[in-house]
Amino acid sequence: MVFLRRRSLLLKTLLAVPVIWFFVAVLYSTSDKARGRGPLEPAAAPPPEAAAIRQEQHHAPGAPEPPEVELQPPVVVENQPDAPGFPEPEQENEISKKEEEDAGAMGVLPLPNGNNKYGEMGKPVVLPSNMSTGMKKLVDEGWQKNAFNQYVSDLISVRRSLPDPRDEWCKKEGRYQSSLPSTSVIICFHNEAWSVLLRTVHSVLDRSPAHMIHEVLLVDDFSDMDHLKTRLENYFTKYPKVKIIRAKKREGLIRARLLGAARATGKVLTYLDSHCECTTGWLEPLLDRIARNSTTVVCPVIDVIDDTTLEYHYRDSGGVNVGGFDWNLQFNWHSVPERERKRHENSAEPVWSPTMAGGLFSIDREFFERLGTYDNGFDIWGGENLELSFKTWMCGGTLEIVPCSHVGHIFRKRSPYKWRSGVNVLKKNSIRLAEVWLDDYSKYYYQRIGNDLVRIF
Ligand SMILES: [Mn+2]
Repeated sequence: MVFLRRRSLLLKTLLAVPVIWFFVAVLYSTSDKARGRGPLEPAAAPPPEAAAIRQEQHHAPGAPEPPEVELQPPVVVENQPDAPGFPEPEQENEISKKEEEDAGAMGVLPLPNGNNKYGEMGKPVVLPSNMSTGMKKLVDEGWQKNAFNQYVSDLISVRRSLPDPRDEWCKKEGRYQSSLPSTSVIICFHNEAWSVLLRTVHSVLDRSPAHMIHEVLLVDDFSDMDHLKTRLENYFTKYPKVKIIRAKKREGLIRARLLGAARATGKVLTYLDSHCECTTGWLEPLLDRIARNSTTVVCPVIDVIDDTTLEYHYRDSGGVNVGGFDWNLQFNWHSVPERERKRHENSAEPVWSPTMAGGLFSIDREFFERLGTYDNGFDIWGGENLELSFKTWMCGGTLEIVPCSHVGHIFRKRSPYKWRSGVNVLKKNSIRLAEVWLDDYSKYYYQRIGNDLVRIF
């Protein structure tokens, strides 16, 4: 009997070992999942523009300089069906020595004469392969300064036409409230190319109902390029709604945006980057959401303006994505979740978005103030988009992507700006973000950075 009992004990033990092992294994694998892949991490591959945005974000100011991206060969293919001939090398001589010097000094080419058709309707401008050495030099310099093809941009009218990217649903009569609030449009820039900055502003003025534009505030974050000084002021004297605000030292994007907000008097604030193009009907659907509920923060669909050809790319509302983030506290894109799709009859209706990409959005000015605007302990750039997203949702607001509103943006593959090195600003901002808004979830971020916390106050 004793032997039998012992044998059954032995059997039980033998049986128990794999059972316990199984449970331990399951436990480990689930906790690994919790650590390794947060609930909000992408289930699907993000769209190409998402990669572009993240690339831009990775080059955090203060972080070690990213390796210079090879200048892309500005020379691409064949004849453009609609583009008239490019200046041949010999015609180039027609640009006088004086003009060339001016252009060099201004950092810009002479303005296009207005008769050309380069880039109209958002078409690509493709430079000829047999450029003269002089032209190639200008093209290379444009890339060097801006990380996009400034030469091509300078060939295109600052008031070029664009296709209307809206779905039919958006254009239905009575779609938007008849009386909409007016907005202050705030555009921060630092050493932006002349043609790109002007095109941004003209696209706002030309494609918005005049009474909805309260003012356009250009916040100069301490640029040193000549064309952004008196020349810019002179240019906009004809446009009384456009005001230029100058930072007295290099402030960085976040404080530059706050400078704009402090001066703005419109009911709504609309932030745009300085290398954008607004399309027909971009503003009404944004203001409509805020008119209906002032705690709604809205983002347009961000279309891609090609950095090489300045071609305007867009998709219909079926391709709309919403913003998320990973546990490195990096913004990323997700397809619209099924539960969110089910809330709508039409894919052009505004969709809830956990986060925003950050550069382009509208917010009720009072609601922005109620949220405490941006955390003023955030430095320079980075993480502020998640900060604003988190507190919008946590303080009773809603964040939406509005598929009827399309704004194009030049996505660069590197940042052309210089920053002091030594401090990892993005990391400091992200730790602050985690400490203030993530409660117990902050540990997932801290694990990702090896619990290497830096001073944040
Ligand atoms: Mn940008």
